Amino acid sequence: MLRLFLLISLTCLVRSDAAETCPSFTRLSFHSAVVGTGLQVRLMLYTKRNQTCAQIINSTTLGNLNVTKKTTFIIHGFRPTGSAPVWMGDLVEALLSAEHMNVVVVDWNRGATTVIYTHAANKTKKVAIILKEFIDQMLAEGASLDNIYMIGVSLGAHISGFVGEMYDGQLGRITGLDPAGPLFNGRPPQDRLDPSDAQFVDVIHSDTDALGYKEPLGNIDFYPNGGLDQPGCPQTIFGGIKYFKCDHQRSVYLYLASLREDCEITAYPCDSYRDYRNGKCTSCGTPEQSCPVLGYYADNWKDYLKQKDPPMTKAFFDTAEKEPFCMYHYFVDIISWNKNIRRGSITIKLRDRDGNTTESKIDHEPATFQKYHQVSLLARFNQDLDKVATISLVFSTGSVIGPKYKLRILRIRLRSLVHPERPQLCRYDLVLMENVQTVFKPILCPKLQM
Ligand SMILES: [Ca+2]
Ligand SMILES: [Ca+2]
Repeated sequence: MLRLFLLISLTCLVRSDAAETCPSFTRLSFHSAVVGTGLQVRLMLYTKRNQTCAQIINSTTLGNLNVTKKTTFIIHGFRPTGSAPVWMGDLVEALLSAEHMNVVVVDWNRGATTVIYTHAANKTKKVAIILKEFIDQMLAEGASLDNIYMIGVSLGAHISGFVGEMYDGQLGRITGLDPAGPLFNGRPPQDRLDPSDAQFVDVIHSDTDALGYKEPLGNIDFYPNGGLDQPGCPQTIFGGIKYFKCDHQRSVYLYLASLREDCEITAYPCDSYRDYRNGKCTSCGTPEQSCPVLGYYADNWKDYLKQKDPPMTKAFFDTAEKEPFCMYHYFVDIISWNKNIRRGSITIKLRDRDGNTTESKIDHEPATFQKYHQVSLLARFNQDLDKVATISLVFSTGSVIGPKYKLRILRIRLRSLVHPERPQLCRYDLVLMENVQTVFKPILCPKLQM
């Protein structure tokens, strides 16, 4: 009995102790969202010394914050139900495991929680002013603006922009994760995030037809799956609450995936999603110039991207519907020799020596095959098979009735864009019968062939 009593007391002690020393993100009820909340900004610091237990800091107490290290601020957006962002803990953990840094969660849930979006949006400049006061104190303690990084989600992206503008763009970096569109669309640069707000600004746009911002806002703007809608997200209201936020939130999950070491999400600089799908974006993926990657490591391309005039690049790519999201891009170069022009699409399947297979239906606009001309088709696979043993091709003109056509191929070549250093695979003199699978073993292409 005494032991039981002791155990209960001990448990209570531990619990109350944890509650006192480990502050958590403000959690509010839907009732608060209905009545609205006044602005309150709490700064929660996580470092290697306190990875799971936050310290509340402010301009008079910097706690464990080491001013000689990088400091990453995470700024959330509109909270229409008062709940805490579900991804916050994962993002803090992933950042701390990527680099020895200070992570500051900017909790402005009191302020962001309201059912009226305009009320939350109207508080963004005030949040920025409060953050500036804090950063000024960090600078007074010896921190450098170069080492300040802000990750802003939705309204948080514009807050980051406002802070950056107050420092004349001298902040190290801002990452905007689906910056908010409503009330910000079409606004001048001083009223939204823009490339002059930091030394490097990278943006992921994942819901440009609803909650996100469509136009480019950074030095590089990533448009996953074209930016409008994301695979795996409900496309109708019957998908429940997910229908409203899944596309918007995907930007955060893509960024998170970049911090996990499963695979890199490669993006292709391009004028439009359509051109990307049609294989027209070939400026990278060569041994001389690698393609930019999305997320935490995007700043490795900073110097290259900032050389451009204006220093803004749009980049497109497709993703899988769930983690780790990456797809492996290849170019399939085909030189045909049919006397007449053929239009059609190709399905390509790779099999490796262990029998693993991966398939890509090249489902953009039908390609036009013209005698002795090379057509470059973009193929996207879910798996990256290194040791390809056989390739299967199916040619289709898409017509169900009428004559069956043949595609006469002089040379087909497969080259990886993610690993341009890998040997290219070739095959010569093939005839594809429409809708019939042709399987062959590729050979290594002769070197120095373009
Ligand atoms: Ca701005
Ligand atoms: Ca959408």
